[in-house]
Amino acid sequence: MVLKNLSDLKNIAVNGPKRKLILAAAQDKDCLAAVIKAWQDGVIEPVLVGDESNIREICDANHFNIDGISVVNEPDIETAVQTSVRLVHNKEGDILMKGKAGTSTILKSVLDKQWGLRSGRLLSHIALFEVEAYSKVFAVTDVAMNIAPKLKEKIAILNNSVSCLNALGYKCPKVAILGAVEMVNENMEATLDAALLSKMNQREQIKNCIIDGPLAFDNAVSYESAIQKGIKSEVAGDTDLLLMPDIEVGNVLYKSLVFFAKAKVASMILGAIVPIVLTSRSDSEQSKYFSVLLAAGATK
Ligand code: COD
Repeated sequence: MVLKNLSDLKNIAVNGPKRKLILAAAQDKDCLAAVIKAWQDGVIEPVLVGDESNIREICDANHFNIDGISVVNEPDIETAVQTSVRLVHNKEGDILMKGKAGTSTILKSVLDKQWGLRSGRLLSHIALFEVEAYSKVFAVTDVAMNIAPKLKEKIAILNNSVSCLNALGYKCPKVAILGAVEMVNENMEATLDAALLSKMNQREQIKNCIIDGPLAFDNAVSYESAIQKGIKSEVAGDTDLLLMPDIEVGNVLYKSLVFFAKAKVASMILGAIVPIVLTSRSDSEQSKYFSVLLAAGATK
């Protein structure tokens, strides 16, 4: 099964038990709107940790009804984040979501060795996109967390992302390892890593997916481009997951898709003991809502 639209995430997320979502520094209008919508869908049970009077002001001003939702009053942002992370650490939450706090404040707490959310795996970011120009939802990793992953980190990033897609129903996702070109070029490290990752997949050192690379973006997502270049590949033109060479390429692609292609997006951090929804201020309310559905759906 593949997702045609990001709204399909709701069908996945509504099945199974409700996940408890802890919204850290919850005094943020778009995050509250997204969380309340997912709560009304029956997908999550939220706990709002933050400045209670500010949370209630925002809810009153926007006609959000939070009767029945737990609120933990913690006006200081850093303390609210720490309280939220500790709740998850103590198994009182299944999903952590960033509200008004800064990304570094959240990551610092998540990576705390005593009471953080480390699992021993690498943390990595995954983003799912819906664009008019492609027939299905596709994923991109890592556009926001790991800066310049080496082969070892790329393997960990792939394993995180493939497990997530498997959980969403992609039995054997098609993975393109991106480079600037589709031939191995000894001066382009991304193409060398791509060839190694493809071989590791063939030898079942990386499982539950089909990997091919190097592929350039055009032949990863377009059959016509692949045919024109004479590329024979099970992945080319039908990619489910694109592995980026580094954060710059990934982040520019992410933002190009959103700003120029008007992509709908859902994203989260994988590899911690629970999924972490870490959307940024520039992400739309809809993207925050889809990200909550993604975090809930990928853990069902
Ligand atoms: N997974 C698991 N543990 C990690 C990871 C990871 N991806 N990164 C760091 N750690 C652990 C290390 O093992 C160590 O114990 C501790 O965290 C600190 O490690 P450092 O000193 O290497 O890490 P930092 O604090 O210098 O950097 C970690 C960041 C995540 C902050 C860094 O990788 C970063 O800045 N990433 C880019 C974030 C960003 O700017 N995104 C913008 C796009 S929206």
